[in-house]
Amino acid sequence: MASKKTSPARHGEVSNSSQIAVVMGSDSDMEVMQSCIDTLKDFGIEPIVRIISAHRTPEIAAEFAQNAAENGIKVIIAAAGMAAHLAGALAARTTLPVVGVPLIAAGGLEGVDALLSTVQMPPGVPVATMAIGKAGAKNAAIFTVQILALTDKELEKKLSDFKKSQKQKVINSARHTAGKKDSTLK
Ligand code: RP5
Repeated sequence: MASKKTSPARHGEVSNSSQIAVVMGSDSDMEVMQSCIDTLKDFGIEPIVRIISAHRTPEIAAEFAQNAAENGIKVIIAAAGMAAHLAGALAARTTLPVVGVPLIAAGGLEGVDALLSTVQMPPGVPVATMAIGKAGAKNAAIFTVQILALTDKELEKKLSDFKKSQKQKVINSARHTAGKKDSTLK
């Protein structure tokens, strides 16, 4: 899948009328989060993209979360590394679903630090936490599409097509690896 480079909009700027926000703690997170953005685009969703840090720009984080629903956002994807409090800090200030992506940061603990910081939310403030790194970034997009697809038939169809094509890819590569038609894979 070709990577379509995305430039984050400046804080407070409304880039479009998208229902999905992809927020990350640092521009150093963009390389991994690009796959989240690209996956959303594959489903026809142009997300709002922001660099906001729970620790370095806490006021902006609070303001963003407080105004997100009013700004038409339906789901927030929040990605961060190290002591990753971004998803939780946003979830504390909005009733919107927040999907967390724990990232591997240089000098960190291979993402386990971010995973625990993101997933271990206290009761009453959930964050739907994905896998560490690239897999989580992509799954955050798909999970978000699944939420929107509950009330969007077109998206539901795209998801169903995606599942079929994913299955076919695995079957094709299994056949290729086996070097012959595998009768167990239909
Ligand atoms: C987190 O700290 C960011 O999400 C990033 O993953 C990590 C390191 O940030 P930088 O020092 O690269 O800006 O807040």
